[in-house]
Amino acid sequence: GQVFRLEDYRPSDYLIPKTSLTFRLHPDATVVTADLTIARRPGADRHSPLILDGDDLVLKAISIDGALLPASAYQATPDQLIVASPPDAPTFRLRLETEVSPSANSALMGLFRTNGAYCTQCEAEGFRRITYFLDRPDILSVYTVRIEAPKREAPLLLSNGNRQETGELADGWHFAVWHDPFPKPSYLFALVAGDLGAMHDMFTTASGRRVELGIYVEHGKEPFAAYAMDALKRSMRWDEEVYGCEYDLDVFNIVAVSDFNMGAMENKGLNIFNDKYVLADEETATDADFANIEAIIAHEYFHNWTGNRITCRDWFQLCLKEGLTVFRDHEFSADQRSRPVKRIAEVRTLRAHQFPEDQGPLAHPVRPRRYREINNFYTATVYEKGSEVVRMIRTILGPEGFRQGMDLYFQRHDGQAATIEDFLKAFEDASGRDLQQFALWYHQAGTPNLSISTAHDAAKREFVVEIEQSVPPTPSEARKRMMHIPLAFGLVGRDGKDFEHGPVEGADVENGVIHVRKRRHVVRFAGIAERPALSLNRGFSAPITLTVEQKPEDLFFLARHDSDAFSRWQAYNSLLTDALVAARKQAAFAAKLADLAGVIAGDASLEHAFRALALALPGEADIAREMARDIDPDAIFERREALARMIAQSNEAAFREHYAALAFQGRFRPDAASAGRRALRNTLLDYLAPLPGGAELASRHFVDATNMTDRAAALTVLVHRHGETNEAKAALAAFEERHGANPLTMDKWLMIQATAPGAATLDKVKTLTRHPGFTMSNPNRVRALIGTFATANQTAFNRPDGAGYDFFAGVVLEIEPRNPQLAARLATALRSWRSLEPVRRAKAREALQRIAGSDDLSADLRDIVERTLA
Ligand code: B3K
Ligand code: ZN
Repeated sequence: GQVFRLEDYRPSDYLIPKTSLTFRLHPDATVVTADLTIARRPGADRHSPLILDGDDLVLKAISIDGALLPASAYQATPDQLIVASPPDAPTFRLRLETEVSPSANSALMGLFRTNGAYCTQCEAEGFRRITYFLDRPDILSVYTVRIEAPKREAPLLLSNGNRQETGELADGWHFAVWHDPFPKPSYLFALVAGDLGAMHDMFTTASGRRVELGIYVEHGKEPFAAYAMDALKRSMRWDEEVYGCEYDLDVFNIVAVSDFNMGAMENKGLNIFNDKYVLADEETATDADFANIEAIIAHEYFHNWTGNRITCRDWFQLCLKEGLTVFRDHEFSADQRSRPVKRIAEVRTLRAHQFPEDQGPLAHPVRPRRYREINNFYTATVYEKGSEVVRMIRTILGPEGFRQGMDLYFQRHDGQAATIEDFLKAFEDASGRDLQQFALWYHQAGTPNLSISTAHDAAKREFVVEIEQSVPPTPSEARKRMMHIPLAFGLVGRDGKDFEHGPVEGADVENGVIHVRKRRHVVRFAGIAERPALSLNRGFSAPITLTVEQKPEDLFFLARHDSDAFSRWQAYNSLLTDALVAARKQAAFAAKLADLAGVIAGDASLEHAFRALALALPGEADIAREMARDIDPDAIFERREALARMIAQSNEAAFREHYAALAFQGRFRPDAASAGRRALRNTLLDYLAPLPGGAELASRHFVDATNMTDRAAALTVLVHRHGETNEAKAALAAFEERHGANPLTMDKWLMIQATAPGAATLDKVKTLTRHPGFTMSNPNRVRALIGTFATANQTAFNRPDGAGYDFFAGVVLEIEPRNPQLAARLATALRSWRSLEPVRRAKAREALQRIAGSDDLSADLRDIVERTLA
């Protein structure tokens, strides 16, 4: 396939200042008329041909300035339209008619059908599946869209911007015209038509503009949109208060659809969502679902400024909108909920998804330099590491400097398609700081490591910290330059307070941050009378790994006394990881860990959610990542179980007591405090489950549950720990009986079974693929059953006989012709195959080779498997 390179960027010879579209909707033959005002870019060669992108298109008619074009004047293939010598005028009108079949569109890119409605997805390159166009993000155009459809089938006709006109047509058809005054790239175009229910609300912006809000869902599901609506209004207010960003149209609409390749899409004024991230009530959704809805509603809304008003010059700049917008949604959730708890959850996600990506064959810089298929670059690196990079800019500049930089960025680039260089320049100019070396975070892949040792000289009252930086090699980047790493720290004294240190030598240190810039720093802190416990990377100030020579006593101390909550969690988590990875034999160490678990579980000064996060053992994949190679997932599973049982046994009485005390009878509330309480109680249930009476306890928890969070937690414990008992079987049946009609809720039922540890789960998953509620053609079903099996079931997926990989490869190949994007995304589950022990490694490679060797692979899947095998 073709390789696209950052350095090859050229502006196009033509521009499209105005785009007028008419859709005559039909399930199998929708006629799209595009009336494009085309201008030659000032300075472009006047003889250059006009070359428009297409994908799977059929051209029905073409005219320029009202005159039909003779066949000799153009060349149309499904993928391209070339007009050899367009008029030599400042602007001309190109009119195109194409015909597309929404019902045959199973790739869910372009115009497709979902639950009887019409819907679009254009990012990254879906617009070219609707009409021929300069389908690239630096072509900004003002859109007017006329939609025509039978009124009975599609009473609702939506597109971007404001509704300008509606009316009746012959034969029971009707139309609506939408106009979006903001020039936008084609990837932000959207259309929805169908028969949907609505929830309406109003929002008044800071400057008094009244905005009509609408959330459109399947009829009957309207009440399930209440939480999303509330989250939307809170997001709108937050962006005004924190960034001074107001909404800019008269309407803001959200549509929930059930067939969608990703979470949601930020189309201007018309966000389209996977219904999983809109619909919720306590009966059907967990606390995690509520938190995700809040975050994704906010994320898509925040794109209005970071993504839409200022968009990307090209797809290499994807992190310009995604990393920044993730950072914004993280901060929003931190403000709405608990900041430390949110931060811990973010870091866990980053480590679980981005670290393995950065440390494996698919590693790429936050701003990639090349791609074969852009859809494969909507990654944890671009999104999550991209967000961490923005967070580091704020750490370096401070909150005021950061806000000034953002203001300057908005002021300079509003209405433009910008680059990462533009973004960084705004912060440099606003703050007077040099971000040259810092910019490497965008250009170099790999997780940097800092190796750290300390010494205290009591006589000199000096504390010395030696820091050594390394950045590992990654595909196509063997040699790395040294990065600028802002390392937040504290020197914690015996009273738990941070030392006020004297002058520092060896590195720039300001506001509790060491600025690591070189390979080696020897940092000397003066005026330190006694040896402190060193608290490092507080708040996870940099997305790095640390190798610290540190006494376990210091970690035990920090786990109880560090003033930074994140670091307190980290200290305890490091101890747990140590115990699991090194399988420390010393009984004393394990006993101290268990003691500490008891202290944390009952420490009323800590939030419930924090305690739940601290008590959760590192996952099997986390442990595997620490071990780095020759991974035996069965051995990891056994160790983890043993530690969990030991902690539970030595705290049994206390855990039972806390568990009982956390029961709650009041009305359900989805807020962070209530969710935290449930989380802690459910964590304790998980600890108590393997002890005598565990199945009965979980069964009672299941039966008594008054919300999905508790019900799903109990079902998980039953199916994962007591799968063969009648209690587990009864609970599965009861769940199905109760929720069988709700596919989103049944996804949890599928997920819980797909993640049951042990080799036997593979057959269970195979059986579930024939369950009437399952279908390979819906991405949510596939991700729930197959995706979680492959990414969250270490023991069954990685069966030593290779049967898990083999089944998985078969499914990937089955999905591939229908939905290449979904297949490619699934296939990334095999990316860490090289760190497995030799037997599994060979089996995993066979599965990858089987995929790679099959005929007619899509660009999407070929790109993933070839890079994974390389
Ligand atoms: N921008 C979309 C993702 C599009 C993915 C295209 N393959 C959602 C988001 O990040 O907000
Ligand atoms: Zn986004």
